[in-house]
Amino acid sequence: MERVDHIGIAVESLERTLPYYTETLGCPLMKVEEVPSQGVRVAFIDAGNIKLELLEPMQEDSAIRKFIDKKGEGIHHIAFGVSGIEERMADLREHGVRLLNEEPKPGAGGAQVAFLHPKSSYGVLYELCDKSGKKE
Ligand code: CMX
Repeated sequence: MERVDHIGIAVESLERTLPYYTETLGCPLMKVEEVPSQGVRVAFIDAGNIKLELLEPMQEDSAIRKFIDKKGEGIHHIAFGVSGIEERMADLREHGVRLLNEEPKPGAGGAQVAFLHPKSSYGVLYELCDKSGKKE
């Protein structure tokens, strides 16, 4: 893993949450984006040495909806920045790590992403995030 790219935080509503981050905490909003392949609308917040990704569910069957219903709003995942995501996925599979998808999927910001199941990562949902072939 090369670095932590961002921390994902599940929220009910970006509209309601953003003033807390931008005005109360004083962290700039970088961008808001819909990621239909993941069923979420996301806002990236610049927290200095790291980005925070606020995740709002776009539909009832979104994984973020399920998370909020079960655990409430809060920290959802940690994303590692990688290059060569398919090779990283193959390495992890060889080490017995359960991946949520066979192939990388399109994520926010033109990245290719894949998730490691929390049950094989000691309770933490990790994302691999590869921006090396980014299209935007
Ligand atoms: N962190 C830690 N544990 C979690 C978790 C999380 N974020 N989400 C769920 N779990 C736990 C559950 O509590 C459950 O534990 P128990 O069985 O002990 O109750 C277990 O993991 C399975 O959860 P589930 O929702 O029932 O299981 P699924 O296999 O259906 O879901 C999951 C797997 C949670 C990893 C997946 O649905 C998910 O969240 N995917 C990520 C989607 C996402 O974040 N998309 C946005 C990406 C945007 C971007 O960055 O590009």
